Amino acid sequence: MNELGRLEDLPLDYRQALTELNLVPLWPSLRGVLPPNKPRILTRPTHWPYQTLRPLLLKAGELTPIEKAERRVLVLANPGHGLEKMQASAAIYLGMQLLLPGEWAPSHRHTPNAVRMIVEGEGAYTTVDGQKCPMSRGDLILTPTGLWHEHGHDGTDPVVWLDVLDLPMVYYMEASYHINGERQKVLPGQGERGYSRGGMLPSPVFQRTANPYPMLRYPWADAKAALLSIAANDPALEHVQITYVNPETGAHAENILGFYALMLRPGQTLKLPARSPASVYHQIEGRSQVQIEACSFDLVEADTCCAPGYTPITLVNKSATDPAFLFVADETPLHTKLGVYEVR
Ligand code: GTQ
Repeated sequence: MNELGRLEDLPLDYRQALTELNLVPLWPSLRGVLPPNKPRILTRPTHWPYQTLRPLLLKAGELTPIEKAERRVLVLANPGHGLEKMQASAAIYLGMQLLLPGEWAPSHRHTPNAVRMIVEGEGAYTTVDGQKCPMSRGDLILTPTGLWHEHGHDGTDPVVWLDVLDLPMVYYMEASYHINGERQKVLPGQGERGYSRGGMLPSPVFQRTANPYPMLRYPWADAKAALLSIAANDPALEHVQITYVNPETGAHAENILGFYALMLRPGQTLKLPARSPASVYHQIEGRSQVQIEACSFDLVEADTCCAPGYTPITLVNKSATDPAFLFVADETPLHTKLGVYEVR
């Protein structure tokens, strides 16, 4: 490839004249911003084992009262971006949040979209847009952009969940902010809002809802049953996966990040092609190995890892007798909307 001129090739007085007028020559940086064939990727394959993280999260429960934290979260930060950036990938933020019995994380709403994947404990709930969404292991609860949400806990043991937000993306756009609110009035009904059966939607007086986020809670029991029936229905199917969708539109449940659940059959090795979006894997049940280029992570229950985009990934079920279940988050809706989505 043609060598381009360097900054040092330009006379100092010329460079100073440019700087004073807030001007920059493109050619010394052109290959940096438009590298050949593949982007410059900061996201590093990173594994956060739950058993090492958990005691530190519980310790945060002793060190910092909820009033001093509002959200008591340890952020799963990717060293490739610098820990202070608090991002798992270019667009994905991950945090492990702890709520202790009786605690209350007050109501607020913000521009980034969030979801919660419940990791351990019973008795906690998130109230989203007036809907009380109980939390059980493996449930996915949406708190989409702009909706009020608060977390409470009526149970007896600590509750932990994984927060997945598009915060890095929204922050980079200079569009990230929050508003504090009053405690919400809980409306009748639960977070599924009548969307508890696939292919059948509530339509009172023949009307479909205009609510852009009709379903807020996706119970793990239903996701697991769907995966098991897909697997049983087509024993030759390699990629046993569901996408969490908006039941009214069939589109991804949120606008920027995509959410999925994946089943690996006993002993299965699943090769995923290199795709442009970065992705996150969280083990709901079973044991998996995630191979990302030269890295290999052994995931046990509640472990989380992330993988950069443009990289093939191999998933292996470490058990020969039991299926393995993974929650997956990625940047597909964002890449698709931007027109940069690729499968290589
Ligand atoms: O629970 O509302 O991990 O606002 C980061 C920001 C969780 C939340 C996070 C948040 C929340």
